Order: sequence, then C-alpha cells, then structure tokens
Amino acid sequence: MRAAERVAIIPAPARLAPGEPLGDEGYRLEVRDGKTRIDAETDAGSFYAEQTLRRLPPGDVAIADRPRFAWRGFMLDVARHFFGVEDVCRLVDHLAAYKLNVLHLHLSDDQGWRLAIDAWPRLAEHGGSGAIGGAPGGFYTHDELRAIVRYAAERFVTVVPEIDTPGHVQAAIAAYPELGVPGSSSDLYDGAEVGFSSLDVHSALTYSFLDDVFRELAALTPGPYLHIGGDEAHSTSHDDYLAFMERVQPVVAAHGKRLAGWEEIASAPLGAGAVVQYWNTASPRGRDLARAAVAHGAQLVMSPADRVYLDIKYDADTPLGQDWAGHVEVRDSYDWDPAALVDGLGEEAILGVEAPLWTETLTTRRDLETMMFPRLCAVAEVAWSPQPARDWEDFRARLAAEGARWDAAGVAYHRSPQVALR
Ligand code: NGO
Repeated sequence: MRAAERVAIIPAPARLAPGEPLGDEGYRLEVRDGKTRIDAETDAGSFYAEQTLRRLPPGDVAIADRPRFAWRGFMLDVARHFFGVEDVCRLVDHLAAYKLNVLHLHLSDDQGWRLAIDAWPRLAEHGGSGAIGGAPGGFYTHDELRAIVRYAAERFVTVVPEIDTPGHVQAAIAAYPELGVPGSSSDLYDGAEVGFSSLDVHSALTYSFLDDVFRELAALTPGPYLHIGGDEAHSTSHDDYLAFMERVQPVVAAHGKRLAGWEEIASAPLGAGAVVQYWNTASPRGRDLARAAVAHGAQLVMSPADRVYLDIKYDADTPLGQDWAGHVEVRDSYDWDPAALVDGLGEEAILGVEAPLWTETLTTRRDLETMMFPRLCAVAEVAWSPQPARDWEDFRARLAAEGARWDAAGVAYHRSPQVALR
C-alpha cells in the first residue's frame, strides 16, 4: 500500500499517528482493493475525505490528515466590480475542492455598496448602482445573500461579511451624505484611488447606521465574524480612528459577532477574541501592527500581499491585476511559512491564511479564475499542510495534474512557466 505522501494536490502529506485525534476537520481514508473506507469525527471531515478521494490516482492508499490552520480563506471584492450569485457559487465550488473554509465577501467600498439594507434602502439602490470605470453595478438582496451563505455552508465554507469602515465609504456617503464628515462629496465614485472618504466618527447617526447594517448582516450570516475593514482610513485622523474603534466594537459585539478587521485596527485597543488580518507587505508598519494585534489578545489571519494577494500580477506580462506589491508567481504563493513571517510570533498566534482577490482590474469570471489559479492551490496547501511536510518540487509535480481538470471544467488559469500544467 502506498503511504500517505505524494498522493495528489491538497491531499496533503500530513501524517497523523494511529489514534491521534482527527479533530473538527480531519479524516482517515483508506482505499484497498477498490473498497473505500472513510473515518471522520465530523461531516466536514468526511467531506474533505471525499474531496481528497476525487483527486486520488488509482491504487491502494491510506491517508490520515487534518488541517494546520482553522481559517483557510479566500476573499472576493464584489465592490469594485460586482459578481452575482452564480459566479460566487462557482468560486465556492473551487474553495471546497481545495478544502478552503472561509469566503470573505468585501461587500462595500468607495465604488459600490453591494447588499440591500432594509433600514437604509438607498445604500444599495443608489450606492450600488455603479462600479469602477462605469461598469454595471449590482447588489445582493437578502435572499441572494442567504442563497450564497447556504450554498457555502453545504460545502463547509463560512461566509465572513465585510463592511469597510471608517474609510472606503464613498458609496454609502453618496447614498446618505449625512453619514460623511461635513463637506464630503456626495457623488458616486468610479475611480480606483483609496483613502479619501470617511464616516463622521463623531456623529451618533454613524453608529445607529452601523447598528442597523450589522443587525441585518448578522441575521443573514450565521458565522461568528463580522469584518469592519478598517484599512487605509487616510482621511480619518488617528484620534478619530481611535474614537471610531472604541464606539464600533460594542456595536459588533451587541449583534453577537466577533470583530475582524485589516491590520490597521490593531492601532487601537481591541476587545477579546478579535481577528486581525495582516496584509501590507509594502510597509514596515504591517509587522508592527501584527505584533500589536497579538499583544491585544487577537489572532492573526495572514494575507501578505507579496505572497497571497491574487490581484497582484504573476509577472510583468500579466495583462490583468496590479503590481504595487511586486509580482507573485505560484512559487511565491507556496514557499513561505505563515508562522515565520513576523518575528516574535508563534504558531498559536496564527488563526489562518487568506488569499484576497481585489477586483479593480477584473470584470469577468474568467478574469477571476485566471488570477486565482494556480495560486489558490498553493495558498490552500500553505493553510492545510504542516510546514515540514511541504516541498515546492513535490507540490509542483502534484499541481501539474490540475491543468487537465481545469481544461475539462472550463476553468481559466494562468499557464505559469513554473508548473508543467500540460
Ligand atoms: C489594499 C487595499 C484595497 C485594494 C488592494 C489592492 C487592502 C486591505 N486595502 O488591501 O483597497 O483594493 O490593496 O491590491
């Protein structure tokens, strides 16, 4: 019988000793003489065993496996360009295939507000009417977001909704100018700059607005987290940012949710149980904020832009994407250790890994998939497999088999010179 190693992509070479607990997501899988046996303590574990089984080459095998990290995420920016339920569900299928378990939806930004809010109807109707460069707008109704949440849950994927605050809010201000700092523009915005809009952090209306939004969002998304963005609030002063963080955290908690936010939120005191998302590899401040987050008792989700930002170009010839974080080829996404990225932090500080896909330059599902694959597979393995079991050459060889699957399923992907995909 073959050992557990080198079976296929993502069926990772994690070796559990006999009797070692499988935990919430682990499984044992044995194929012998054409008969399959799956052991798991949870439905999620069985589901992952099935995903592994689909990718196994023929022959006998025994695998015992469980993930390294609890948060194995992907983020889709539906604010810069909007993507409907069908596209999102197709991406959820991809997440499930590679045993990722978090879909973070970036539901609002300067260019668009993408969820109907009953208490504030103009947010979606007006704030959601556009997108970057005059592209069509759009938003999810409550039923549509519920459909996404359900589809994801059936595949053991938790939706983490993000409403970006106190910056990245021009779409909301265009809908309700009274939410902005006095003197804000009330125009819709279809450019790609960041850092120019801010909620009025001193107005009680801002917090009753967020209370209404979070109430509706919390009722639609059963997951434990509510992501408040918090990034690049360049037109909110530091004192105002601190004041905002102090007032917004109880609003999140009042709806029974744990706070999540980009690394900048760690510049403010954080309540227990927060999740902070490290991202900005172009600034030395990012690592300091990550350490500050852990000092506040938060856990980190690692999204280093120069490793896992899926909107960053693969190389200088990539027609789509951006290059502010350099270039990110498949090996860059694979060859790093989330626990070794920030000095002084250990494994227990890291809740997981997430690959964000920002959509300033991406307008079609093909665009999304081209930027996701093959890098999403690398990120999935970083999130799932223990560090000592990972090896680029081995991964690269296993990854080659995916090209034929993507071709058969009509999935677009980047033909990376680093991987023999055909
Ligand atoms: C940054 C910025 C986003 C951009 C993205 C583009 C974060 C957390 N805020 O990441 O608004 O879309 O870069 O790569």
